[in-house]
Amino acid sequence: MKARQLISIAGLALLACSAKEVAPPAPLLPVPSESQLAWHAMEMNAFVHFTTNTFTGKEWGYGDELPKVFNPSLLDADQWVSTFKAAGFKGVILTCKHHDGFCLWPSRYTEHSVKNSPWKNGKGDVVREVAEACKKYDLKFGIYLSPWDRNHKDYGTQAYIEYYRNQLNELFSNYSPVFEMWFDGANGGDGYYGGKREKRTILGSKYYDWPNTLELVQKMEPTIIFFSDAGPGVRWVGNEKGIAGEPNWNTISPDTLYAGKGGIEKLLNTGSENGTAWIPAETDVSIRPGWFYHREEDSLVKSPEKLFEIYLTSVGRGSTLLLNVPPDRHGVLHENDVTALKGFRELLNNEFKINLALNAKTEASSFRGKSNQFSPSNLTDSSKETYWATDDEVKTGSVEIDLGNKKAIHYIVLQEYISLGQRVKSFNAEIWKSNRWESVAQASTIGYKRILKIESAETDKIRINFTAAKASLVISNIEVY
Ligand code: FUL
Repeated sequence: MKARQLISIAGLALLACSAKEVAPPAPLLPVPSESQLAWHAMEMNAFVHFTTNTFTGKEWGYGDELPKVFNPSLLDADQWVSTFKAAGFKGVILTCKHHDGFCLWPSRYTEHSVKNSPWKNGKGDVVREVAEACKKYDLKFGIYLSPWDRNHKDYGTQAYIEYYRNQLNELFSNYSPVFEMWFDGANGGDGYYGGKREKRTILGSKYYDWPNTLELVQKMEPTIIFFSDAGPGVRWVGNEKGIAGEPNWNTISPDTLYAGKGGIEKLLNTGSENGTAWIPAETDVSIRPGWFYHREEDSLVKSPEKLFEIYLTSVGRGSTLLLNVPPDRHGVLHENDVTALKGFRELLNNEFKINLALNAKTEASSFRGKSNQFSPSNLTDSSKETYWATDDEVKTGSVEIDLGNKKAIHYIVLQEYISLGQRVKSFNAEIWKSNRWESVAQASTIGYKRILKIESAETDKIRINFTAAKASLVISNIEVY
C-alpha cells in the first residue's frame, strides 16, 4: 500500500514537473482585453430601434417631429427583454437618441424628449424601463446615442459637443452598468437644427473629438465596449446584411479608420491579418427591412431559416450578432417578430442538439512539448479554458476525432483560444468514407468561433487539417453536430 502510494506521489511529482517545464505559447499580439473577451462570449445581442420614427413612419427623422407624436399605448419593456432572453440574446442595445435628436429619457439638457410627450403624462422614461428589465432578466444593457442630431440648434459647433458629453454624463450616471456604447457614423447633413432647416457639414475625422469623449465615458464605465466603424472596442462589419467576412480577422489597424469614414466597408468586413489592434467585427442587421417598425413591413419579417442563415454568417464566422427587433406603435414587439425569434431559437436548439464529439477520442499530429496540458483531448472536453497547442515552430497540423461509430454530421464548430491571439489562416475538414479521407469543407479564419456547415455526410471519423497560421496553433474547442 505504502509503496503504491509512494509511486503515485512520485508520478504526480513527475507530471507536475513536466507540466512546469512546458511553457504555454506566448500571446500573439494584439490580444483582446477582458471586456472584449466577455463581449465575444455573448455571441448574440438584440438591437432596439424605437423613437418618434416609430410613429411617423420614417427611418431618419428630420428633427422637427413634435414630442407629442411619441405615445406608445402599452409600452412593455419586460415583453421585449423576456422575448430576447428566451431567444438566447445576452444583451440589449437601445437607441436612446437616434438622428432626430428625440431622447427616450427625460434629459435635463433638452426639451426634445419623452418628458414633453403624452406618454405617461411626460413622466415616463424608456431608458430606465429597458435598463430595469435587463437587470430583471439578467441581460446586459447598451446605449446608442447618435452623434448626429438633426434637432439640436448647436449641431456643428463646439457647444453641441458639450451637449453630447452632458448627455453621456447623464446616461452613464443614471443607467449604469452599460456594457456597450454605440457611436453611429451616419451623417446626412440636413436637418431642423432648432428651426434653421439647413445643411450642416462637419469634418467626421475631427469634429466630435472622440478621444476626449471616450475618455470621459471610460472614467464612468471602465469596462465599456465602444462600437463605431473605427472601434476602438468593436468595429462595424461593413454591411447591414448580417454577413461577416471570409476571412474575418479580429485585428485591424485603426489609424486608417474613423467613424463614418466610408469607402472602407471591405476592410471592415475582413479586418486585416496584420492589423495592429484587436477590434473585432460586430454584425448588425434588422429582422425587418427597416431599422424602425413600419406596419407595411409586418409581412417582411425575416423567417427563422433566414435568421439561422445569418447566425451562420455572423456568429459562425467569429463575429457577434446584433439583431435589431423594433417595437411597434403600441410599444411591444409585434407577434410576427416574436414568432420568428421563437422559430429561430428552436432551429438553433435542434441543429445544435447533441455534440457528437463530446469526450470523443482525439489524436493530433503533435502537441506542445508532449505535455498533457496541451493534449488534443482538450479539444473535446467541453471546456473553453483548456486547449490543444503545438510547439512554437509548428504552424500546421491535423487533428483526428473518432466518433465511435457512424453518424450523420451537419456542422463542425471550432474555437481558437483567442486570449493568446488569432492565429489560423486556413484549414479544412475531411471525413473518413469508403476507406479514405474525403474533403467536406475548406475555410480561412476561426477566431472566437467558426461553424462549418457540412452537406449531409455520414462518418465515424473527422480530420481537421490546419494548413496555415500566423503562429503555433492554439485551439480550445471542436464540436460536431
Ligand atoms: C445607421 C443609421 O443611420 C440607421 O438609422 C441605423 O441606426 C443603423 C444601425 O445605423 O448608420
